[in-house]
Amino acid sequence: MITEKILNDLPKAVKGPSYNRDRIKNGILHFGVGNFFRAHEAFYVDQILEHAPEWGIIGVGLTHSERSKKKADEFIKQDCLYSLTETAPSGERSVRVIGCLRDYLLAPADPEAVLKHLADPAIRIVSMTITEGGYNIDEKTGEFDLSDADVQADLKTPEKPSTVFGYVVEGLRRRREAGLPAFTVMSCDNLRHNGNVARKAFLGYAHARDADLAKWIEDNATFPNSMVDRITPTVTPDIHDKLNTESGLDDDLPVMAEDFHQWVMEDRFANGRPPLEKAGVQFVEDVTPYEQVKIRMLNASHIMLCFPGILVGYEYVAQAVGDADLRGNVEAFLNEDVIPTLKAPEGLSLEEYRDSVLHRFSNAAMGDQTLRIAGDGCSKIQVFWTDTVRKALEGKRDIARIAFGMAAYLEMLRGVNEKGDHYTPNEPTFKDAQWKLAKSDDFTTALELPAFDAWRDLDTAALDQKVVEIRKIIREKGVKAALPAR
Ligand code: CS2
Repeated sequence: MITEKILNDLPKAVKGPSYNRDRIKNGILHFGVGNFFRAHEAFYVDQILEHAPEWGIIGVGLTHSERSKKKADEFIKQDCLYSLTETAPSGERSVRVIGCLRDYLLAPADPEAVLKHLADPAIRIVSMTITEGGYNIDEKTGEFDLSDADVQADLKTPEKPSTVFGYVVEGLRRRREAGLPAFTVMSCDNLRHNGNVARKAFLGYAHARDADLAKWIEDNATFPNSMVDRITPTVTPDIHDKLNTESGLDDDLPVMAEDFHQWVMEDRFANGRPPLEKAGVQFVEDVTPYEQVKIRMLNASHIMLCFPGILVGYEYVAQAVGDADLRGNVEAFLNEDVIPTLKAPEGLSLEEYRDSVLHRFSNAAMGDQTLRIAGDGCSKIQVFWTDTVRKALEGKRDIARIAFGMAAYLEMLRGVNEKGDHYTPNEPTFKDAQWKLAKSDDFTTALELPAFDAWRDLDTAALDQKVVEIRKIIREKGVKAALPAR
């Protein structure tokens, strides 16, 4: 176990916090303390606490599973400390202990404790990593989905919320009532315009709850957009043991990431912000070109690589990108479909960005998993591919690679690779109805999945037909035989 006590006695190669933890105060409350948050936002904040000790973080978990209870216990036992191993494509590693988390609360166990923090004037930023699909936006209407059962439950008993929307809005209501300033709602999810999406979601909920309150939130809170980037693999039991063996620590919560990291943010904070520029965060007027490049190039090609990679039988992203056929297809996708329809931020070469992304994917030492990338594919397709698909359909461009990607996704959902090995695809938003569509023997039925909702208003007849043809080829001859001609 890592605890406060061992901070003065860390193994030589392990870096500890550069500040005295006793001086740190609460400033940020974060929902969704997953690996990405721990390797990204927490990593950045950890570096500025020396200069600005008022920005410590309270972590909040929203789910009530055995796993989340175990995680909460581990955080508490470890005084909220954990190690982060940064791994370069060369295999070089460095380890640091992150100390910026001040407490970890499991919301369902004590909702009031979370609400008290949200109403505490010390908390000036509420951040979140609740996944691409976590904002409860209906892709067909583009609006916050008020029919969601959990949202309905929160609207009935708003003082005992269970959703992130319920918590944040009730927290803001209490602040308004107490005459306190609002806080900044800072989404760190990998979405196009993540701040605008968060704004839509939280105001959507607030409007349904109380129009005056919604107006106050609109006038007083801010929702900056940001682009977040750092590849952070799932920590499997094997990786867990390996990280501890290499670091010499006995950490119950080790996390690992690539050495690359980037955070570009709009400087729109309602109630102050940490000096994150000291840790390398770029503050810009408009984050759109940065997020477009990241999502449409990195994330989009990640899934374009891993859906077929899983079918071939590759467990790791580095194996998939090391396969010349799959890599060639991703390069063609970027060169032909994405780059010509994408605007680069000033001073950035899209060709260089493409090469750096593929280099990052080839980080074998990190062991990033293809199944992690494919997980929640239904939400990711909507976020990562939509602009490219719409541009292709509207501009009557070639749809071969997009159709291949869609077909590979649908075949991947069947849970069996070409070697006959079974695996479990992870689609957290699917209910029985979606699994029924996905598993149908009819090749067209699965095209009704919400993954493809965001371009359904366009003429998709040719695209859909192509997907069906490619699925047949994948089934009969394997995924490589179905790759688009180059
Ligand atoms: C990945 C991301 O899950 C995915 O689809 O592309 O998790 C990726 O690793 C991060 O966005 C990198 O910043």
